[in-house]
Amino acid sequence: RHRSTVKIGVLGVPFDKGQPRVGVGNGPKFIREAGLINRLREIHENIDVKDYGDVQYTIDNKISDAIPNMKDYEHMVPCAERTSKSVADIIRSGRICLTLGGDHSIGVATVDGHIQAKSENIALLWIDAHADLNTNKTSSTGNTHGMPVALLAKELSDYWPYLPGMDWQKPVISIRNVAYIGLRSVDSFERLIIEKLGITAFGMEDIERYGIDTILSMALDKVDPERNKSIHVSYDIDSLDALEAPSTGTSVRGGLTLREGIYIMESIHRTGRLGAMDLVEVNPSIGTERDVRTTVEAAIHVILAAFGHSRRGLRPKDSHELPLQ
Ligand code: EXY
Ligand code: MN
Ligand code: MN
Ligand code: MN
Repeated sequence: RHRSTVKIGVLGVPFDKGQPRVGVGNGPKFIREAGLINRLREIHENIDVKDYGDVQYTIDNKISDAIPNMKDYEHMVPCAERTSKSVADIIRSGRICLTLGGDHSIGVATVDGHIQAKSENIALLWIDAHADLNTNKTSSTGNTHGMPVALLAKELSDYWPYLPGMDWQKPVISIRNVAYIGLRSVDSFERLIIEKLGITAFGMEDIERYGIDTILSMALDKVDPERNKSIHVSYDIDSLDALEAPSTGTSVRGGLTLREGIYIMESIHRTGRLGAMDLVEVNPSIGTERDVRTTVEAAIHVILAAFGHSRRGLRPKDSHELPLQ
């Protein structure tokens, strides 16, 4: 049997304006410098990786801080538009798009790009300590990295004011096609939305109770019951425990182990339907040098699992026999 070709397009989005801490914009640089591209190529011989570099944008002066309680909105809008276009182009060219953040506000754009390329038939797994489900009216911080899921959800479109410059973005995903895994820091209005809309949400206590393998089948049963959708995994590194990923802006203790975090992506890889993955919120300016290394390595392990790296090891390329002396 041979391994089928896995085609990957890597896109960096060094965006940090969705939250207040400097450094998260260097996530793509640090992840690449830790050898991501070659380590992807080493997974097996049928991996085809193309690096598309980083998204560039220029801010739109016409928009300046147009929306109350959405900080640096005039930065978010043009970056999101460029990111969505790039993601859509990469997926249309037949590659799985791997986006390196950057803060999680870019999730609006990556999911939008995925939907533009594949139409509505996508399932979204949001792996995060947080629900990222605030609108500008419910947010207590005004940080847009806490808002992407609310911007994407069809069911919440009436809760937003008109968003200038965002006309290209349709609130396209039905919240029925979204599942959270890893939640443990949810604001009270977010909790209310989750309950009112019946959003599939597995917090750490559910993972404790059922185990990560069962949680994944439960999540896919809800968001992809026919097992035929293109899967988008938006992976916030703060889903991992603060000990596993210390270099991130909003770390929360009591999170996923790296083993659980890797297992999620191994399982998604086995579906053969991963369409796009985001790896966001790695901030190399937080913590010691060792913390940064720990966090970047955790991110890389999770990514390698998504594209077929096996902890069992791989059989030799063309041989089923051990070499004789
Ligand atoms: N819920 C809080 C807020 O809206 O500000 C914290 C959001 C943190 C978002 C992180 C990246 O996932
Ligand atoms: Mn501003
Ligand atoms: Mn997040
Ligand atoms: Mn988070």
